[in-house]
Formats: sequence, structure tokens, C-alpha cells
Amino acid sequence: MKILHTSDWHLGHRLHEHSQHEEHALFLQWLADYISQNHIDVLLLAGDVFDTGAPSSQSLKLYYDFLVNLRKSNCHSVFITGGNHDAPGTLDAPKELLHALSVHVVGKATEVLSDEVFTVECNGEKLQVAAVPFLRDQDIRRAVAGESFDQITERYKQALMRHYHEAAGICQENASEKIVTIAMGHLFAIGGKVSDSEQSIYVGNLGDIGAEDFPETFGYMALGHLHRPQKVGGKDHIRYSGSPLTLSFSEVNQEKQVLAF
Ligand SMILES: [Mn+2]
Repeated sequence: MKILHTSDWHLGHRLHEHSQHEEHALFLQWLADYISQNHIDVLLLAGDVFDTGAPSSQSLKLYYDFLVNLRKSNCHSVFITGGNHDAPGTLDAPKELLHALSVHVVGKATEVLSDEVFTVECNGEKLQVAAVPFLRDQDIRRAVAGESFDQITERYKQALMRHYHEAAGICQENASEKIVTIAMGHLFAIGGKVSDSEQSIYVGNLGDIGAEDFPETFGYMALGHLHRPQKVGGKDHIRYSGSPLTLSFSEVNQEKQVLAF
């Protein structure tokens, strides 16, 4: 089974007031061709599909045209999670319609965690995906009156890791030697190198979530949020694909990429 990991498209982004629509259109055409020519079976898009919560009709058209275009390829399953730039409602509105096209969307943390875990089968191989979106504080824990800033930060981190560990627990119920388990995420992990174009995903720095905090159940972690492609904590299996387009001058010398494996 061949998988492609990408994130942070930021459709609709303007670079210093210059539209990047043409670049985005060319990227998506290239990506559709790449997926087709390289027989990619599964596409993972780990957040920040759009640059804003209310994308223009032009940006929406790029997105939907791309998804329809994929129908011509081998790619039989697509997983799309919400990032901090995405409005969960915008991504989730066509959820059922897209589900009918084997495009699985998780715009925000679901009420029942098992709704974020999917199993797909292809050529006798099985893949489990914990499609975890950007987790907002209010989505994963109940605030307590009078919390200090440090308490909020610590409790948010605990809730975040609990979310991943519970998702891993659900995956383990189906675990077998023949199943590959992958998680998605949109967050800042320790040691990550930032660019100028990522918006702080949370008040303060959740800088102490490291590679070792993620459950070992996941054979690969497809991350989004940081726009520079990189591994987390030197681990080959915990990666940021980075944004496909240059979104700020600080990224000029970065080699942009998607990850296929
Ligand atoms: Mn982003």
C-alpha cells in the first residue's frame, strides 16, 4: 500500500498581498499527476487545508476539483484533518458527501473518539488511521475557574496526550501483524524549527510535547503545522511534511516536499 503525506496547503494564502492561486493550482495538478503516476493508494492531508476559516469560492473550487480529479487515480482513500487555520464547520459541512467518495474528513475532535479512527483495506493489506485534527483546548477538556496560565498549559498538554493514547487504545483493539497503524496530527512538537508563517497554535508554547510522548502503537505519525519539512526528535517515523508552497520569506531556502512511502 502506498501512502502520501502532505499538509498545510493554505489554499487562498496571499504572500504579501500577492495571490498564490496560480501556484496552488499548479501544485494540485502536479500532486494529482504524481499520485496517479506513482500509484498512491492513500492520501493524508494533515491540516491547514485552507488559509482562513471562510475560504473564497475560488479556493473551495481548487479543493473540490482536486478531490474529484483523484477519482481518476488509484487513490482509494483520502484522510483530511482540520488545522488551526481551518474552521471545523467548513471542513465538516460536506463530510457525509465526501465520505461517499471515500474522502474521510475530521474537522475537529469528535464527540466519540472512535469516529476519528478508520480502517481501510487494499490488495489484502490493512491500514488503520487515527485521523486526529488540531485539538482546541475546549474540545478536549473542561476548563476550571481560576486556572493559572501554567495550569492551563499543563492540563491542555495532558488532555492532548490522553487523546492520542486513547486513540492508540482503540487502534490496539484491532491490532494484528497484518495491520499498519498511522496517526495524524496538527500541533507543535518539541525541537521543531518554525518559519514566520505558522500562526501560534495556542496561547503560549506547548514546547514540551516530544517524540517520546506519542504512543508507540503508531508506526508513522503524519504531522502538520510546521511549514519546514522535518523529523521530530530525530525519529524517521514522526514527521512534518511541511507546506508545499513557500508561505513566507523565511522559507525561501527550504526545499518543499510531500512524503510518499
Ligand atoms: Mn499551517
